[in-house]
Amino acid sequence: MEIKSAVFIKGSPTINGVFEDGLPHVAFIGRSNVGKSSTINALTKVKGLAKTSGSPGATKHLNMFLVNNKFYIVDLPGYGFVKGGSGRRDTLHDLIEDYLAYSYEGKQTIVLIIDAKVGPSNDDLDILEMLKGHGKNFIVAVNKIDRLKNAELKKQLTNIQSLLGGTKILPYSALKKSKIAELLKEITA
Ligand SMILES: Nc1nc2c(ncn2[C@@H]2O[C@H](COP(=O)(O)OP(=O)(O)OP(=O)(O)O)[C@@H](O)[C@H]2O)c(=O)[nH]1
Ligand SMILES: [Mg+2]
Repeated sequence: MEIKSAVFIKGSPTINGVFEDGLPHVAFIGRSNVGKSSTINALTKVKGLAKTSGSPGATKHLNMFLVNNKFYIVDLPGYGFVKGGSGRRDTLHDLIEDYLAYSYEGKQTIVLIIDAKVGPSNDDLDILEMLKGHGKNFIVAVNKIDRLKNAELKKQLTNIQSLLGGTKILPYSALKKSKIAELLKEITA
């Protein structure tokens, strides 16, 4: 599928504002700064569509984008980062957990993004268990492969794969736009 249009629809601080009209959802989840918003911009080829930042905590709401008038991309805040104390973090966690716990009437695909260099954090592994527990349709993508040299990357991908067991991983780079077409194919399959 080629992305021909991608527009921002709405942002919401709570799950109550989620837009549900039966069109499929593809939601991005992962640590703060792992590149969720950058991935959305790379996939849609719309620079600045989703707000990105060099410092964690760029995405504060659940943001929805309508793609090709066919499905929604959902950008969520990250986890694993405390800004201004625990209150902020708890609020973010609520939004992520609420999104994972709610059962959407349409098709829902969750893309869990892991940092190639850092590997899966305990939070990532917890989220993975939640995805399985809720019976979600999910994909695990490994971003920032450009940060590792070939041999190191190979080793790290093997390491990540063993930590995740049988779950398939999709390595890519939002920055260098490598393997973005493969990722798009998976999320729209
Ligand atoms: N080297 C490298 N940097 C990347 C890549 N993707 C994203 N980044 C950088 O990582 C930083 C965070 O990117 P964001 O897209 O804002 O991350 P996020 O996961 O949306 O972060 P929050 O909204 O805070 O949860 C930015 O400085 C990006 O330029 C990548 O593939 N390679
Ligand atoms: Mg973001």
